[in-house]
Amino acid sequence: MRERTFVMLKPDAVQRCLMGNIVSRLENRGLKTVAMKFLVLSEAQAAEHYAEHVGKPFYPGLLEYIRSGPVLAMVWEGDNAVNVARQVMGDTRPFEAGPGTVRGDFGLEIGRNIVHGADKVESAQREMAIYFSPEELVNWTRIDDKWLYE
Ligand code: DAT
Ligand code: MG
Repeated sequence: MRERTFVMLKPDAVQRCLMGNIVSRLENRGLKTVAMKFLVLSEAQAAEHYAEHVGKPFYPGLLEYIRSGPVLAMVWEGDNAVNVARQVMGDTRPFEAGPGTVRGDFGLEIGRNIVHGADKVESAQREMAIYFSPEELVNWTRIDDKWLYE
């Protein structure tokens, strides 16, 4: 199923100069870029992004972390894009994430886990709408599409 997912490179990914590496992993896997925006989240955007975690003990730290510097907000498209992007990212807890995943290769702590990815199609749609207007989602064809798909 062709899907779109929302991925964000968190402030630690930006500060540690991992943006290119992580974007390459998503491109290499076969996903197609639909939108990218480099920004510092407003309080309102951060609260909307993490609405499902309001009231949890780690929520204040999560908001502080996500607003601590610029992030790269992105939309990616491809077959099973939501799950594929989460596989590329690895488990939420970097110390449990497998080698070869972003979190497994670059992280140790859950509170500095480098990357966010939507967990289902509905979350992806809700999250991309926080950062992008419909006109900012770009339709185009990757030249290798016919080699990635039967
Ligand atoms: P994911 O980012 O893998 O979708 P999530 O949606 O459960 O994970 O949580 C969102 C973020 O909140 C996660 O990337 C890191 C932080 N977080 C989750 N559970 C936590 C915990 N028990 N302690 C500290 N931070 C936590
Ligand atoms: Mg999540």
